[in-house]
Amino acid sequence: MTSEYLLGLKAATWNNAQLDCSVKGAKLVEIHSPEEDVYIGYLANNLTGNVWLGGTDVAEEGKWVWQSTGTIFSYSAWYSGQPNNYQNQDCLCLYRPYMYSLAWGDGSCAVQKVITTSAKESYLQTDRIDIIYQSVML
Ligand SMILES: [Ca+2]
Repeated sequence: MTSEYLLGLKAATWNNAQLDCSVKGAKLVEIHSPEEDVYIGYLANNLTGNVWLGGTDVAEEGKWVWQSTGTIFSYSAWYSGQPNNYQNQDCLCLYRPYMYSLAWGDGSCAVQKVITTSAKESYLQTDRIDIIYQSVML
């Protein structure tokens, strides 16, 4: 299926990032395959910040689900030692371990990170210049 990805320089808390996506009829990016993981990492590497993804274990500690469906991760690529729930981190992000490219980690939901949005339709038309916008078959 074709998914469209919009990675903005705008940063927000995880809840507000979800809200920002939902008003576009979209959702935070959810990664379901190694191919999609590589592609999102490729896009996000063009940004300087860490980015939110649409996963959380806020409902039950240690049970990581995709927010849009409540389904447990069938694919994951946690960085070594992650998730560690450090100071009760409950939201999935791509972060930058020292000397390492973007990797999966748990983040504090109240911290502001760059929004990633995906949709299955052409909702994401925009004339903003501070975004990376791709349509790709995955
Ligand atoms: Ca947690």
